[in-house]
Amino acid sequence: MTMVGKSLGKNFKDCDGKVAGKSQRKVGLIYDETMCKHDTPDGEVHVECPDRIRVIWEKLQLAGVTQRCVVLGGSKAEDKHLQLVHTKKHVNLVKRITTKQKDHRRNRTASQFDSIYLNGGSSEAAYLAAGSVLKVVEKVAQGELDCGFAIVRPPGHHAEAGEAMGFCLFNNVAVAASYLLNQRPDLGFKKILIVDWDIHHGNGTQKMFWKDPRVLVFSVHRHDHGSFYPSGDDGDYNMVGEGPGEGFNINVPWEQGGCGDADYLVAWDHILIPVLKEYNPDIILLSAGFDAAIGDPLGGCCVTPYGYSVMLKKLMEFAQGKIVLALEGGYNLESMAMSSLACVQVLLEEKPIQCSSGTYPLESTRRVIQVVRKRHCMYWPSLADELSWKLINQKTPTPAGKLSSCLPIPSSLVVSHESVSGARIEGHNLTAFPSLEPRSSIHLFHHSHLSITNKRKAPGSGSTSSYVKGIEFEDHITFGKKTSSKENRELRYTFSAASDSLMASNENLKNLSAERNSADAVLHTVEELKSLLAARDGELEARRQELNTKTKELEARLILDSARAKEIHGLRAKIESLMREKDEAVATAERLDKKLQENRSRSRLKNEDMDSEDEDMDSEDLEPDLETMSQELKKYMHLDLEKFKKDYERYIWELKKERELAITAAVITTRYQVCRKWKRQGTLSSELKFAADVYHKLRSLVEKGGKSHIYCAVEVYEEEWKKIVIPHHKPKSPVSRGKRFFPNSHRMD
Ligand code: Q9C
Ligand code: ZN
Repeated sequence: MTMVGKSLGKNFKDCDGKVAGKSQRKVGLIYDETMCKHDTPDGEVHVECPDRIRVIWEKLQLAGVTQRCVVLGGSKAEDKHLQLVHTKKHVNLVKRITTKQKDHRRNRTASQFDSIYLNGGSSEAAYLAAGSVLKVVEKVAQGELDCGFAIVRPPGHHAEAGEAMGFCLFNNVAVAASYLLNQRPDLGFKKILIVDWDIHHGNGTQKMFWKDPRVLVFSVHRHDHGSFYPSGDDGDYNMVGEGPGEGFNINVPWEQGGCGDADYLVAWDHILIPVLKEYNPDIILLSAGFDAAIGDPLGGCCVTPYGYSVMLKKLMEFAQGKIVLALEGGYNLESMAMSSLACVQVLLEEKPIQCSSGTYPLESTRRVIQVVRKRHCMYWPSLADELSWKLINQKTPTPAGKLSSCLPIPSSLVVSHESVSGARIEGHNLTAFPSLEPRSSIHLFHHSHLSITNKRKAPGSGSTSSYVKGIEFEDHITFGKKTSSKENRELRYTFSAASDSLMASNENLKNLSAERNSADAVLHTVEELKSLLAARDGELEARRQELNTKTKELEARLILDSARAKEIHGLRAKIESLMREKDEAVATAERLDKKLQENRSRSRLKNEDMDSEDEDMDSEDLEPDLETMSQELKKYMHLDLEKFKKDYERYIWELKKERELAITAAVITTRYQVCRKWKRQGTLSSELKFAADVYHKLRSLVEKGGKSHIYCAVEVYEEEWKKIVIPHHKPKSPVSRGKRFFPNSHRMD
């Protein structure tokens, strides 16, 4: 991590002697005193106080950076732009909190929300905060500015579409992002990255772009397994976005407080930066809360101005440096101001990057990084590689007294181990460089708990400077439940408020150029070794990739094979079942055939023996039986054996025809018998003669085996029979004309 600072430092060498005001980069700054009017209604102290932005602005002015920037006045947002991410109802609610409204009314509105206060200035401040961020973003997008910083309040990232919360009224950054995408397609910004390094999860921003792949939202925050504000699962690493936005929401949820530069830089190097290389955003919006900063009363973390500047510098390598910072949280005035200054200096590309505090990442950080990479590697392939934790967990070797002097010193921040006696401003005593001592080596110390003693006077009460001193005495951070005073001492960080003394120490260091050179040589060797290692890593990587592809190919083939085997197995089973069905069908057909034969012979026997004339044919018995049987047969035929179906249909047709023929024969027989009865009664000799003729002819035809001739013979017979019989014996009920061989058509009384 120090390496990063070093290599980046090289880029800055040329800038060192640059004359003020000659910076090529156009950096926009927005600050508007009106935003200080948003305050607690009855003067209660609150961490989100007006001094927050005042202190930043004063720090920038004092450091002389505002002159090198393009300073813009605030602008109020338009309702239609706010409504790109907020509900109409919410916009109107904030609009109506005017000075005309009564205090108790505003208080009632505020109490509807979580962690919100309102006064007469709140509405205007909220409109200014959102409008100002939008203004800088628009100017950067148009190319008028290269980058910028909107020093605004109230903050925005907790505000949801229809909800103010966590000190936020409008989601300033989300409004600007949505404005670019939806109102200014002419500017051609299609991919926006939102980085949220505020210590709290940016729940509002996450929700607003949850399904939107045009906005990649990256938030690194304390989660503490869901117990840190805003508590719940929203900030979990599993929240990756949905629908087209899946994979475009990345949460890095710290499990505990105490995170510092090392932790954040690991998140940068092993999550954010690799993803960024793939995503390649058109512009970067930074929800720049400084409540992860060292000494912050809410955050309980210890990011230094150096850490912030490295994180920012790394982001500036993308989107052609088009980046806009919007202030979110940050509640230690001094720390926040220092960090802001460091960031503006990076934007101006004027400031040499300072050295790392040489700390290890927390043990839990390794887990967090791994779990996030694993969750997201399906969307961002570069996260799929194994990490070399040996390298990550190694504290950069920093031989005291040697390397320390070669590294640029932090111009404004001094980290001291001996703060027990109170604030010491000893910028020149840097040879020992106490911050290079292990902060909290994972090998030595486990951070089970972090607590902030907060006995100081609340910010906003009293003067800024007394507050700043207060930090040094009492706003210290302790690790673990039982921290010895020695550990306490080691872990206590103090700030120097005096940049003069730091300038002096800068001089001091410059005099130690000899040591610097030798350390440079050491660093050079390290760099060489590093590149060698990187080359080896690359080789190994390539081989692993190759193996990976082969494994995947094999796996795919295996899957295909097993699918085919399954398919074949299924087909075989189907064939078997079809065969079985076929066999059953054949068996049934045979059974039916046999039954039919029986029926036929039975009916024939009956007919021949029939003497009584009123007796009907057996056809009624035969009929339902045949019907059910053919139904049964049809049931089998239903199977998709087309061939069988046809065969059996033909078979049924033949059966029916045969049945009809049998009936015809029976009709003729019956008529003959009826005529014989009539004859006995002394009538109808001619009919009898005709019937007898036909009957005998029929019998001889059947005996000769010419069943098929019966059909036409019957037709002729029918006509003749009508001629003879019908004039004499009219049937009582009309015979159906449509059916020539209607089974009952022979019925005559
Ligand atoms: N028990 C920002 O940093 N804390 N907001 C409330 C309630 C609210 C922080 C604690 C912290 C909000 C922008
Ligand atoms: Zn915050």
